[in-house]
Amino acid sequence: MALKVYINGTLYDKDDAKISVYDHGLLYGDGVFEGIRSYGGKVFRLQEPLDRLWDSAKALWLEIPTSKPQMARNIQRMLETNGIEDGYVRVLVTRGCGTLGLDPNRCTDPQVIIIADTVSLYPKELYEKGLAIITVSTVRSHPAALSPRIKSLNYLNNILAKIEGLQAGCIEALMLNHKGEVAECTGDNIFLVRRGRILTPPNEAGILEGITRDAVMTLAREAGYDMRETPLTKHDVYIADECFLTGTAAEVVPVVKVDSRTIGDGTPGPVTGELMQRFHELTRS
Ligand code: PXG
Repeated sequence: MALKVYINGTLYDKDDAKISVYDHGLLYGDGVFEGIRSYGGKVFRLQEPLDRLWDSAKALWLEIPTSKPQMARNIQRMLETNGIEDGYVRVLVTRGCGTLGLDPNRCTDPQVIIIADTVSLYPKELYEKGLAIITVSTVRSHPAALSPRIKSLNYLNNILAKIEGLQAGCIEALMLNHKGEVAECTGDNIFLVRRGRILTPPNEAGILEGITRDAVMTLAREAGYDMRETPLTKHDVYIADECFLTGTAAEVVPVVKVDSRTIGDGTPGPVTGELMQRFHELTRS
């Protein structure tokens, strides 16, 4: 049976789920999205991504033509319809069809799209061996230009960084902000471990406030770690004992090499391992 995709209340077979070429989501990247995880058929922390979706839309003057409870019901319904247990739900709201011109007021019908599918971001072995990443020259969007807190359909900043990383043979890329501080990776937040302390850049570094980041910070504190949000430099990364990334799709993934510098002893460290385990328990119990 073909996977079903939700568009504005109607379910389409995956191959027939299509959006107009006049949709400003395509013409201008004018729209917002969220990624939501399900474990055992149940959505993990639904409220936070829904709040973030509505916040992102608000920043774009985009009115989502449904309510949060209705969206929640439709997300759950799409998981059930497609028989997805451990999956990934992509929710998009586009500005809708308009004319060939930027003016969003000429768009009349925002499109609400829900795709419930499975995801595997990095090969399984990288969770055991760790990733090698590289710092790229693409600077994270200046918060005064386009807030990195908005999860918009325009992901070019991150895509350029991703391409730079891939061209250097790295599956993930580290982005600095306009001040030269560590910001985040292209689709994941970054954490360091140094002398028993866990460190991650603060929101002011110009990052997406990751929901996984938030969950991992709480887990770290519950486990008794000194967990700090603090500005970080590349040097801090190079001299860290451990490094790991967090994201809805990636969950918690160790990093063992940055810019050809070996992190710690070159294998995923014990603190990373403990947090991976705790995150697994949180999501699967
Ligand atoms: N930073 C950025 C720039 C992101 O896009 C995260 C951090 C992690 O946030 P969450 O809330 O997921 O813990 C994201 C996540 C992908 C992909 O394919 C990831 C994201 C968006 C689109 C695609 O890896 N966002």
